[in-house]
Amino acid sequence: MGIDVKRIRRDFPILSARMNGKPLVYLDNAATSQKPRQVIEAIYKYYTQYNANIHRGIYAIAEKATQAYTDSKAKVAKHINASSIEEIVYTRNTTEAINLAALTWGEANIKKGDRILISEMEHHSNMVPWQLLSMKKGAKLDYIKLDSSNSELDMQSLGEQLEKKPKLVAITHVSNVLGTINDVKEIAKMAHKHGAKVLVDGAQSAPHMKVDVKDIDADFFALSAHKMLGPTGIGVLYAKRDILEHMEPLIGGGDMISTVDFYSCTWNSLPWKFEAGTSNIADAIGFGPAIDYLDRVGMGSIRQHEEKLTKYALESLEDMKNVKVFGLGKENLKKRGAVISFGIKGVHAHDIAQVFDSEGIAIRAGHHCAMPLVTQRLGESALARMSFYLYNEEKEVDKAVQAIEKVKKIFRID
Ligand code: 7TS
Repeated sequence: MGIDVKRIRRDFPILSARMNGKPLVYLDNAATSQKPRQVIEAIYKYYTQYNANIHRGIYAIAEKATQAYTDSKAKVAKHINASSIEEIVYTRNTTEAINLAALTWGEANIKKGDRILISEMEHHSNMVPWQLLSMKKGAKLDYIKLDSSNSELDMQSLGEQLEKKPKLVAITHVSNVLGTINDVKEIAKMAHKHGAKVLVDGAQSAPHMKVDVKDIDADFFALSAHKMLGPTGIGVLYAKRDILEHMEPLIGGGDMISTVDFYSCTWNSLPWKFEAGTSNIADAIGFGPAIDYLDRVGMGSIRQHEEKLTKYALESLEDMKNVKVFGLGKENLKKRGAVISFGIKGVHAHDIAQVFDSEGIAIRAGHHCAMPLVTQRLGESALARMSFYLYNEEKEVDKAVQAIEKVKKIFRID
């Protein structure tokens, strides 16, 4: 059964807004998603009805806030099939989640001469933290190469790199540039066989498909609420309980301790030992209804809808002269998320985005925070990118195609 996009759209107030005098067509979902009123109202309700700090108040609204914060975590835990909320650490975003893993697990476990393996299609957030750690520790950073299509990982390269026995394999689940869905379950299986831990960057997968951290057998999994209908300022570091138990806290202060004397302290239980200071309570509370929303529509149905839209867009673009689409083609839809990076011969991506903007269409242009991939592997200085979500429609793809025609006309391209 398809999803009822018309009905879904009514839940997103911004989708009836205008941009530059035109109805807003929002095709920048890989950057951040829009928010349904259920999320906006939950935040409003917290601030207007039970705003209080958590884990300390002995009064009703503080208890209510604590409960709502914990409920939100329980929803996330269930949604990604973590064992319990003990495995769900709230961070600000995916970037902070990966940095937390690097600065705590990495700090304790990566030694001089050790190897860390990542891929050529990583977002800077899953590259720079490992560069920093490698530099600090004298470790070696290795890369799983792209295959000759420049769209998928070269599994032979993965096999070869694993022979070098990396301590960690950190890999994106879905590329924010190519849209490629990596077989992280298979990668984790291979990595574990060689004794490596596995971190999955789920920033672009968690919003769009069913994620089961146990099935993947990820040791770490990072995601951002703001890309999955939730508020900004909330992200998740999932890690297996045993790993978190052996990790030291990164930040010290209130809430992360159990006891403190003048010279020492003991730490709070999981996951609180990683959440020092007052948390982003309002946005954590707003994340709960975002998860509810995704679960109600169903991740399988969302994925199916996006696959259909992606196919429609790829078909619409394939016959356009001088338009180049990056990533796997429509015959590989099962391996492709709803991200389409493209270029128009002779036109800079920023000019494309500017024409789109004048038509009320929001797309992203640039290196998409994956500079090595875009500039060195794809050989481009910048790409334009449209990315879809559950509320996008085919007629919005049509508008994007018309905007491309307009760009070509303005720049006198065939
Ligand atoms: N990992 C991947 C694969 C991403 O696509 C992003 C953000 C991040 C990590 C970082 O997420 P954050 O929430 O910590 O910022 N990607 C994009 C993008 O493609 N356009 O804007 C942000």
